[in-house]
Amino acid sequence: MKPTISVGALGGTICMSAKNSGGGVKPSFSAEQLLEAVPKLSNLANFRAKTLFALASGSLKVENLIEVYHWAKKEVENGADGVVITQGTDSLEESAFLLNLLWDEQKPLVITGAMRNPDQISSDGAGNIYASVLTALDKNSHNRGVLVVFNNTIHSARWVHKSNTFALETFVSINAGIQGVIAEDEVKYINLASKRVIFKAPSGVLPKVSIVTSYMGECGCELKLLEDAKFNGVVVASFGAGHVSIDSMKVIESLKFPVVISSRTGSGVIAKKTYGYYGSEITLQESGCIMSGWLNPLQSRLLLIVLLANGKSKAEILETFDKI
Ligand code: DAS
Repeated sequence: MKPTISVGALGGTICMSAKNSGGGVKPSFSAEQLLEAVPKLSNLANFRAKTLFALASGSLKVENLIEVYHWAKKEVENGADGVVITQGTDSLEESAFLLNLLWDEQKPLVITGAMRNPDQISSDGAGNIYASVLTALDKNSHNRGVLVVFNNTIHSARWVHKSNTFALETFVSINAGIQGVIAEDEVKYINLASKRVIFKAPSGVLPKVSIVTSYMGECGCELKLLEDAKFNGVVVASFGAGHVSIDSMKVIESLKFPVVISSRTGSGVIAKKTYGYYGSEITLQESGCIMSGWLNPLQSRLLLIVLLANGKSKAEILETFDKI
């Protein structure tokens, strides 16, 4: 008997066309239509397809992805051997990281998309769906959490990052390297599964957490505004290895909500014990800030939302950022 793969479509370039509307591509194709565009798939598995959202990925919300988690989990409980999600690439790394914090199944959850829409020559959507299904069907994909399959390359949700506006090879695994590749219709892993910590899926109203980027001449005013607007936490995409200006430091010392210090550089681990000037990582920690370790600002924000939504204490939040 053929295995079963469930495919959930959320929108994105992979399903966008201008044929019906003109004036630029917009979400147009359903999950069923995306599968019909890859006839070869019917040899591999039986499919259950569902269009969950038809959005550009910049409009997806954390709440939407929690819905996706519950849908995917139900699919596995109802016998699916793996799940493939298609979505826009713009926020794909955030969806993947968030779902990876929640995905409590051994079976694979694979996310893919496309950089070229179906109206374009050499659009990559069909190939990416095919490679994702192969990955979802492969037993070696079990217990690897959420995987991103793109351009015949397999990434862990823990490290994946969109690095380019138009390139087919936009997804890279900063700091850690890729998990594997798809070659000659086969899934070939070259790295061990990434370490994971799994949390209960949040429900109800989610905590409001923003990201503020450090910049030359920053005054910390944005941080103050967030507190006035009743945000529940903030991630600072700080200078270098975890540094802010003297003015921002003064504001941070006065903030009552959790402040996570990540880096605006795009790669590398955050410092903990090198610099001691006012505004450095040592003084930020002394004022109660949480250092993000290897997590970039987008990942840090999602982790902080999940931890706050699960009612974790400051000590537990610090411990989690330390070990993840
Ligand atoms: N249209 C954008 C999005 O929905 C880009 C894409 O899918 O690649 O994220």
